[in-house]
Amino acid sequence: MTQRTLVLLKPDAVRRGLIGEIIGRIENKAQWSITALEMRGLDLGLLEQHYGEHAGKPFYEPLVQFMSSGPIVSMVVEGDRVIEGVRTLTGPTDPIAAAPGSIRGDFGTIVRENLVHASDSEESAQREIKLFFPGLV
Ligand code: IDP
Ligand code: MG
Repeated sequence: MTQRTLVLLKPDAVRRGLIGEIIGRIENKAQWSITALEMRGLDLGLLEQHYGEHAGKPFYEPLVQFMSSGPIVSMVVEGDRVIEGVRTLTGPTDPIAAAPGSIRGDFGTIVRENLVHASDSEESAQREIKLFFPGLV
């Protein structure tokens, strides 16, 4: 089941010099490939669309502030069961609850600054890829 997913390396990951480490973990997985990649800043308009499902929650405003606090890396990863697979590599939202060996488990302590975003379903992946890579066919 070939899929595509959107992965973001959040500003904390970029500031801490973990781009190579995190991309390496994705590249190490057999059969998956990175088919689009960009380093950029995010404006509030894009973040409102990306995180629209969380609008109004207590963590929403600080999340958007954090996500616009520095450059991020956005990428599309393609492969068999990649949506579930990248979420497994990433670990759960709270890095303290994330298992060692996962990206959040190995590098994070703060729920907001949890290093990576990864699409959570086929629908989210399609919507998010269109948002971040509108020119991609
Ligand atoms: P996910 O990134 O694991 O899918 P979501 O529930 O979709 O988690 O939340 C989006 C992002 O919002 C999280 O990755 C994290 O950065 C932030 N976040 C979620 N819940 C909290 C919270 O309770 N406190 C602070 N930040 C949160
Ligand atoms: Mg989510």
